[in-house]
Amino acid sequence: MKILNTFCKVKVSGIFALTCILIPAVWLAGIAQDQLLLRSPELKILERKAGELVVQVNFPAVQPRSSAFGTILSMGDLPRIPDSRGQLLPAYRLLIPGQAKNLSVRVIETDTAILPLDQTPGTFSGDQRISASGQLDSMPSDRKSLTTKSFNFNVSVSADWASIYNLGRYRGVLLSVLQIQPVRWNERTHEATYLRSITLRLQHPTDPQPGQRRTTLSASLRTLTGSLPLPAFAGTLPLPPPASTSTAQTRLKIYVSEDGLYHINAGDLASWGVNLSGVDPRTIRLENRGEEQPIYVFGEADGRFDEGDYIEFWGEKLIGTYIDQNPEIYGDLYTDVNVYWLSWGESLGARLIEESGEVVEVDELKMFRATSYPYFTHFEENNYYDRLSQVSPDSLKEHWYYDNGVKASQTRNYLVHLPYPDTDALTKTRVRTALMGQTYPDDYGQGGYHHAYVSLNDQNSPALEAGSSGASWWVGQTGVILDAQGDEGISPSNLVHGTNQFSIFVPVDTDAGEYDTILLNWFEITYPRLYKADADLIRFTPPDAAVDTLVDFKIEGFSSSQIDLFKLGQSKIINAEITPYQTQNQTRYKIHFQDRPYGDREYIALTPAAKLAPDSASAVENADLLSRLSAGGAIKLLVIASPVFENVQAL
Ligand SMILES: [Ca+2]
Ligand SMILES: [Ca+2]
Repeated sequence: MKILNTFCKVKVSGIFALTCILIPAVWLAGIAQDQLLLRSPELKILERKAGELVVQVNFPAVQPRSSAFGTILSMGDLPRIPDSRGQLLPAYRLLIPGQAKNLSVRVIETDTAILPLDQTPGTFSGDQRISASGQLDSMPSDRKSLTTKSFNFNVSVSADWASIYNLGRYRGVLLSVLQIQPVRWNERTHEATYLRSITLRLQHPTDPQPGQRRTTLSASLRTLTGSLPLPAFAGTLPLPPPASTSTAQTRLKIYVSEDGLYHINAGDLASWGVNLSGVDPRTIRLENRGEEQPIYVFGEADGRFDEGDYIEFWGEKLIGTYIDQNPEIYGDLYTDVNVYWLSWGESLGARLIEESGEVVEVDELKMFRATSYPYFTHFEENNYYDRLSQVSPDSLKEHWYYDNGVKASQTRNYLVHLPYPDTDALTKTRVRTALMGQTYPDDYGQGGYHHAYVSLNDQNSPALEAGSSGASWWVGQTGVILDAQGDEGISPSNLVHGTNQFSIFVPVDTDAGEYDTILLNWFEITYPRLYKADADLIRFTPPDAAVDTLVDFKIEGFSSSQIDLFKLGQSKIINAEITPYQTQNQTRYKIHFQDRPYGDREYIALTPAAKLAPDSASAVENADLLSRLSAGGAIKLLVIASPVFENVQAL
């Protein structure tokens, strides 16, 4: 890297003056001190009069550093966006109220510097990550490549330092973006020219247009405007034409955000405005994400949906939408809520068949007696949002974490409930966790390494160490997924029924010293569990070793004799043997049944107390978008925020 900076001061309006000095950077230590201390751009209002603001923005120093993508030019905490060549360069964006055509920005003065570079700034292509084995992997780049070809963020790259473009409408207020691109890369001279400071004149309307009224921006939007005192005007949207109801048929949209068995009776349906009298209940069908789900409908054989009849189905929260693209995103980035559609009145719906689970075999040699099975639990709390300033806002990335992170020298414990571990089992407990680096190298490439130890009830495994103090390979804002399984798993002998402790310890032994901070995304524990219900419910599989054989299941721990048993997606199992027993002066019930499972089979046994009601449901007119459009009906649009909202700080 050449240690030469060039400083230029250019006055654009009024008297034109140009001074450039070429001096070694070591002399500049004093001059650039303020700039080096700056993390975020500093916005000053120099002048304010009707319809006009003069503002000055001082930028942090630009700093090149090496990364897996090549040289990165960073400027404080500014996000980087690809320029017309796909090179990631810092951008400063402020939301401003109004339409671009009514707003104008002129550059009055710039204070620039030049940074010659040996290397071309890196282009971003794909989300790089480091695997648990220490290899640098690339996520499939066909999905997230941010080169110019696939970069579809519709902003014209202007030759001006500052520009304004339309963003959209939020609660009736038209919004624009004031964008300053403080770094330019000149491929020919191999120099980056960057702003140290810029002074702008911003002109804006002072009075509302006809049909508009003066308004105030919401608090969340105000933080995105950088406190620029611009007036905001809101208009009212034209009302949509009334919906056509003549040919519409009603369906029930059911919202579910938890895995469980859902129970719906005639009273529930009435509360959502649905009356199935006169409907043949055998035509009731349930769909989720375009696929029909077999359900159980009690009392449908008589062709009438009567008072005591009900519908039961297995519902799941929305997970795994992006897991193939990025395994750290377990849930859905936008919602946990899954939608199940209930419809009726057409052809017969798919049903869970009734299957007998009667105990038919008593010869121990002719059956497999189930004692424990691998039970999977995923723990994730999304309490803390981190924008991850070093990660491209356009990459598919988890941004929600348990808390604000574990800092060097700290141990954080996460207490979790694990029902009935089989502490005598020979199989080990699998622990899998997704961690994220929060701290990153400074402008000189120092201090970005991470090191963490994960444990379960204070038991470690070599597979539960992330990064290291020596040849460190976990650096910056990248994720790791640790996976201790098989022989590297944890012994189940130190698990307990009830509260167990998952811990993360970050030692002070990397180049980041006491600043090293990592974030917990989620962790998963798969352990041998006994066939015992917890809170009147158990979700279970046959033991791993039971292949092509009759399996004898005995499940204890229910508080009621009304135990329902389902094989998920296939059947409701009847004729199981339910018997009371005494434990600690309480009457409990156990269920005994036999089944010959094929393939991957999952079961659930539960009492009515453990059945769930949907989060909510609403009757919705059944018409597709196209037929509604042609009928002139009302359409609700889903509006998704531009990445600009993410790029502007403080969201
Ligand atoms: Ca009936
Ligand atoms: Ca998360």
